[in-house]
Amino acid sequence: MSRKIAFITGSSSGIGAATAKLLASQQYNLILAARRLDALKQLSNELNTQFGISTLVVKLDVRNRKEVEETILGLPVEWQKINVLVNNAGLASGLSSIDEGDIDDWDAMIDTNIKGLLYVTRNVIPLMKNNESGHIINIGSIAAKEVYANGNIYCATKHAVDALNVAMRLELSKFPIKVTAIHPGAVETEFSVVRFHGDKERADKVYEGFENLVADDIADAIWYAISRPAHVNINELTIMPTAQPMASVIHRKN
Ligand code: NDP
Ligand code: 8X3
Repeated sequence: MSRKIAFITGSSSGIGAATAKLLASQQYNLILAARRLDALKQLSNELNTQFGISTLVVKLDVRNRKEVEETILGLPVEWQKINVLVNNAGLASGLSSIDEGDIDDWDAMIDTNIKGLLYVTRNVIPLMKNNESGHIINIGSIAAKEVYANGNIYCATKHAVDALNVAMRLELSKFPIKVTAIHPGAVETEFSVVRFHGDKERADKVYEGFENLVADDIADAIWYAISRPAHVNINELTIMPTAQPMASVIHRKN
């Protein structure tokens, strides 16, 4: 029997890369997409060697509608039977009140987290419909469920992902295509370095004094959702560090 295929956006680091590793260990072939080609190639080599799977590395900016369309419509025929789409590419950019916000930051978040997710999904759904099966995993956030101080636009984009997750499930369950949202709290990845525009010192402070989640915790939850029997759909999972009961509350030791 041929291997299943997963398409993971934003697989050059963090949650996407951890999910790629876990799915490779489960013998999935992988379409690895992100903007940083070198990081993708390195991951691809590692996974091919360690797990003997096949990978297709795709340099893709999900904000670029034409690039997304051409990439997905141009997939080699043996890569078109996508069983799992992980809509993971995303970012927070900045942390300011709306009146002080940088509009370029807003555009980056809206264009990536909402429009990019939609461009990819719009082009993958027809392939899944052709196969009469599939599973879309949308990476939301606790910011999809709560709003925290200065998180405004990021929270709004993730609330949109939450709404789109429900919309997709309503529209797709009859085909039958499964749809799941995974909503993590604080996970230590490149996320905060990106949010603070490369300020590593400020980013490190986000994770000081408590045990944050790691990317493998989220990959594990994604695998749980994917590996349920055909008749079971996990609608959503919210996963928090034990020390973070709500988005804006973190119990720190010092
Ligand atoms: P990382 O910054 O480590 O990873 C983000 C990934 O998204 C990278 O692979 C990056 O690749 C990719 N990406 C960003 N912009 C684009 C783009 N325009 N086109 C294609 N790929 C892009 O952060 P995380 O792993 O933490 O983030 C993954 C997802 O998880 C995001 O949607 C984030 O919002 C969400 N999340 C993260 C949480 C956390 O605390 N870390 C908590 C809740 C949700 P490249 O730069 O190479 O393009
Ligand atoms: C990332 C987690 O709490 O910074 O989505 O919004 S948080």
